[in-house]
Amino acid sequence: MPSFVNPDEIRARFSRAMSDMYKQEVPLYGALLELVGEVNQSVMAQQPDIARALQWTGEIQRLDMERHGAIRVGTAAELATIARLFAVMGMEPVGYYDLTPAGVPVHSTAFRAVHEQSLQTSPFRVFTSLLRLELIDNAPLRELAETLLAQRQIFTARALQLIDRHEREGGLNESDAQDFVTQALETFRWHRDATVSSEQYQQLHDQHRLIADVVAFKGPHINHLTPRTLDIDAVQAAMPAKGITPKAVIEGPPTRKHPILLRQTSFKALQEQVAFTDQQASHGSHTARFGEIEQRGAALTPKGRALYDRLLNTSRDALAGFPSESNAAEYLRQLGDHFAEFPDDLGQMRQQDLAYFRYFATEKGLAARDQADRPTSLQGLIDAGHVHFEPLVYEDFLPVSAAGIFQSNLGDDAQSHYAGGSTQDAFHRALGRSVLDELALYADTQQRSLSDCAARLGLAVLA
Ligand code: OOG
Ligand code: NI
Repeated sequence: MPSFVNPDEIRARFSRAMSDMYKQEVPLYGALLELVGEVNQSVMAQQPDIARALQWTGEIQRLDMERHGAIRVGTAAELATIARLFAVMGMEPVGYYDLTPAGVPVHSTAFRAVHEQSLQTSPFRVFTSLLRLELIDNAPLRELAETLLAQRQIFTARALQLIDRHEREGGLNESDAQDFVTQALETFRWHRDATVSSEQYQQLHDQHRLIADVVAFKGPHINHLTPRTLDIDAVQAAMPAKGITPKAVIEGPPTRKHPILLRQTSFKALQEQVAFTDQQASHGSHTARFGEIEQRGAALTPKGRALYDRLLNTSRDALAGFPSESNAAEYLRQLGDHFAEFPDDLGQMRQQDLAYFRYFATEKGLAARDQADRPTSLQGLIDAGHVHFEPLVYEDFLPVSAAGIFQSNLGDDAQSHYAGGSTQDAFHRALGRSVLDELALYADTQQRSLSDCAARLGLAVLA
């Protein structure tokens, strides 16, 4: 048997290498990492409940390395190959996000590990969007974009070889794995040299800034890398003092004692110098890359998610326009009012089947294994202190939030309207496979923890 490097280990190495590269490319990212580290330390020091919960779930060990990135690819072939590249690192496409209702001509998935043990080794994820060129109604421009995309190769020859080898042989040995990390990183690197003239860039840009970003460069540069904070309000408030200007409103649910899903905020994209093909030096500029932070909370069941969606929609409907600088305070008020309906108590969230949980046999429960009169129902065991539970952390993204993040770094004025119905099938065809259903993954993890807990307590089932 050849000895292969575990894909989880390759992912952990790749995530570190990506972070080091991005720190060099975008120094503000390094500043943000420091700030997030400080805030996380102080939260854990001052709120022992939070530190204890993170200890139960093991998240305390993954917190410092936790981050997600985002890329945008231009063709079906690029997407399909990216999926094969991520598979080498044990990352699968999870979830489907249609961003066209929000005026962004892409649809997306998130590549990530799917099993809780793999997530524990490295929770690194990449939000990956495919440009929908078919939505460009200007035919000559669409053809220009297609020609440019057909000419580029975003993977190194060696990366492609190693992907093939992984598929053929079932894994990569140590030296190939090292090589793979270096080679795969090239696809995500920033290129200062554009592949278009300044006039072509302007045409693409005038159609949609996003189209220029995808089409005018040699590859799908990573456009942000996002660390996870335990207190996004604290980081948002501390950003200006570090010379970082955050977007006006935090996306997602309002502040809660027990966070749910995902809250996110970003700082504006940087203006970067680029060289167009008709220019000697880097006289042009392009804004694409930005910084973002996120706070993750409980993964919600379909029932919890429906409640979240309803409360978010009514909060947004109560505003005159999109949440922005000018109505930020009013938006916060609306969110606060509406979300009062969502119980902020873990016991309630569990009993009402609003979130997914992980269950643990306690010392007390283990000690009582052989007692005939101990409770055997899940609720009974919880009440007796034999079973402890913690929410399962949300590992995915939110379409309305993602649209807000896109818009803030594409300029708030970039509201376009696209016709076009459901396109998940088209996305699957481009990807070369189906995306996984994130809710099924959470349900599986919850079920595994229930079975494990039952076995430890010597019970046949736990329900
Ligand atoms: C992706 C924006 C979405 C998130 O965290 O929701 C995203 C992009 O701008 O390419 O990263
Ligand atoms: Ni993001």
